[in-house]
Amino acid sequence: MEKSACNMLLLVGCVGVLLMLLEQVSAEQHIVGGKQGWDQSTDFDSWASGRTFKVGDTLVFKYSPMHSVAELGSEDDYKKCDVGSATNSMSDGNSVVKLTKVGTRYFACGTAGHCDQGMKLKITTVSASSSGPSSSTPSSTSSSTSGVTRVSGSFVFFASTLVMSTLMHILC
Ligand SMILES: [Cu+2]
Repeated sequence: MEKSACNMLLLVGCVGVLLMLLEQVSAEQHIVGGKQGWDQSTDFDSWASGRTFKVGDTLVFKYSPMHSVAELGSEDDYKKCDVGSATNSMSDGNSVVKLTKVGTRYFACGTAGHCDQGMKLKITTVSASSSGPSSSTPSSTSSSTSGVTRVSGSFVFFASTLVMSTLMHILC
């Protein structure tokens, strides 16, 4: 194969990788409860119903030290506010939860009484390829976070380019 043809292939490949990346970069960071954050005053049901959670997205719980985040293992625990059997507990005030797979996840505040006051969240993660009604996040919340996504994105891009150019050297 001619050298120029190889370069052309590489270019096409890179564009392909770039398009894949764009899909990745569209991963969202959901600030739980929006501006109000993780608090008793927030209506989490309506907050969650207005958005689509996709694999690759992250949840960010922002809260004061009087709260915590407990991930519950079942719908039953969620209904009963059984935070004692939590599968994971966080209390750093800025807890990031990555949505790694399709399915339903349950969260509640670990502080006594708060879950019963409505401080609980149930979300269903869908596959990244399905597009939901609210694929756009308010720019105020996403701007601070997209940097992280971009860093990992450019790393993936770099790695893919490396793999591709190696492949081209073998083929050409
Ligand atoms: Cu609380």
